[in-house]
Amino acid sequence: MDKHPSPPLNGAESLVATLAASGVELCFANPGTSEMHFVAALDRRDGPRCVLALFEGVATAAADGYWRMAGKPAATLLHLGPGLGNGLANLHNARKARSGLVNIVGDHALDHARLESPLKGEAEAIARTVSHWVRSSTSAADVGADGAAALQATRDGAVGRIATLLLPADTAWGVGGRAAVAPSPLPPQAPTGAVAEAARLLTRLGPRALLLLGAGGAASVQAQHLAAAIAERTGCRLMAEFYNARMPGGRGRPRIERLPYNVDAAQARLAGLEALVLAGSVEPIAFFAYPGKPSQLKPPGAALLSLAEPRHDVTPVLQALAHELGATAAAAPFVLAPPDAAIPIGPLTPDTLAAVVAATLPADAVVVDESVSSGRGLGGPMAAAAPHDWLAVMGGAIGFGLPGAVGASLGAPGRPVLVLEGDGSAMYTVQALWTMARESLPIVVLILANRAYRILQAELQGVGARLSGDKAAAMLSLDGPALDWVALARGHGLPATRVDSAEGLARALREGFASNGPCLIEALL
Ligand SMILES: Cc1ncc(C[n+]2csc(CCOP(=O)(O)OP(=O)(O)O)c2C)c(N)n1
Repeated sequence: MDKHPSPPLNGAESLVATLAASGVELCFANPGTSEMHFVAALDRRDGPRCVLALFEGVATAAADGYWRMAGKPAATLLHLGPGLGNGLANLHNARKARSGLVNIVGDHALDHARLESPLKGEAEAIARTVSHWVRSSTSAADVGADGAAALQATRDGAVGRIATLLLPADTAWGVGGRAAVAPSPLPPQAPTGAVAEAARLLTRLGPRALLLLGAGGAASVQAQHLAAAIAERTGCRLMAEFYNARMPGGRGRPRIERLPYNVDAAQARLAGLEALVLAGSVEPIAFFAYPGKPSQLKPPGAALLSLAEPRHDVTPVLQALAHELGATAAAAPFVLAPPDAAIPIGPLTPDTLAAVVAATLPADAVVVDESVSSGRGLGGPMAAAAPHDWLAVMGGAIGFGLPGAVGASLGAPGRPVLVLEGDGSAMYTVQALWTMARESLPIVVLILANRAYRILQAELQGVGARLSGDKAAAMLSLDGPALDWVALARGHGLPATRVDSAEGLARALREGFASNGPCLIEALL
């Protein structure tokens, strides 16, 4: 319903109305002059709720986190090429997470864009580097239809895509706008063409075959149960990809091991395989090339069979496979008992940290994992934690965690959110703390303060380099000065505390979750 039904719409108003009519509820925004008509339209039309982000990388990661929990696209509002450029790393992550979102990027008026003004840039070229769909509106009358087309482009079956709509300022202020509605998305397909072959392979090869879950397969509890039953029936190995956009875990859920990050460890887990059956996953590829190590992690010669692509609805395909095999509910890989109630006492180590997190996590929490090297101990203990969803950084560009949690929280209202956040990674998008405070989101930020780029110290050796001296060491250390996370949090409007023991962390986490609002805990490791 229009708040003020007349006068006729300008382009920006038609876009706001189109977003709302098409079901977009949120827009993560960092506006500038070229977006002022969009901003003004927010109070003149009923449109999406706008959430202010103080850096564009916060807006783009928030839209990614939102899609992962809400399953529908949010919009971002970004300022020309430079604003879009600031959002790129987290758009890269969103693309790898297969999240759907629509970027609305203000641009110069068509006439003005001919001239060399300070902010004139290559917004469209920048957009193309991360977007599946790009369009620049050419008249106010087209903006509504362009917005609807952008929204339609945010989905391909079960997965999301990145759409970027450039909005030249004169198409925003020009009158003659017409609101449009994006068509409802088509349900994802569930092709069963490879089911019989997968059944034959898994039955024949047993432990020499791997059922590898990814995208929808790892993301649905039902699919996890089906996969566990298939593994039990055939004796095949069962794993999920190392990084998953969203993976349920915890007590009562199948315990599905993830492929290790480390190349040697991954190769060891895949050794002896003759076939990989891909259920919503893709062929496992190493994060980086290392001298003398393979990029393809599967044993040479092992066959790849695509049971379902990431864009497919994996659950019914696994259902058909389970039916073909006569596989019923699996009994084996569940943890049913809560973690040891006794909280460890003493210094924080990867193991005590993991035990404390597993023991204190509230039911139905969303965990955003950007713990980098400090979280390596979490896998085992989290199987006994309360049921939760686990959101990993996809795409490897650090700086997703804090703003991703903002979006996840808004996409799953009422659910507690825990962010496990390396101190180095946190600094990329630290401004997200302010949005957490402004929106009063129930997010507990756990900063894992090892005051180093610790993982890079191992990577240095992995690529065959050596610490050559103080200059190299200084590139991997965050000491001198040490970041004061309690002060940083308070400066962004968040209550904060510092802990250096397992029992102190347990207390702080319990208090944080009970507060039902945002807070930050700096854990000195
Ligand atoms: C956008 C981006 N810039 C740089 C890197 C390289 N990088 C990978 S991990 C890392 C350090 C992470 O530090 P921290 O979050 O403190 O975790 P730790 O390694 O100490 O566990 C860096 C700089 C990256 N992955 N992405």
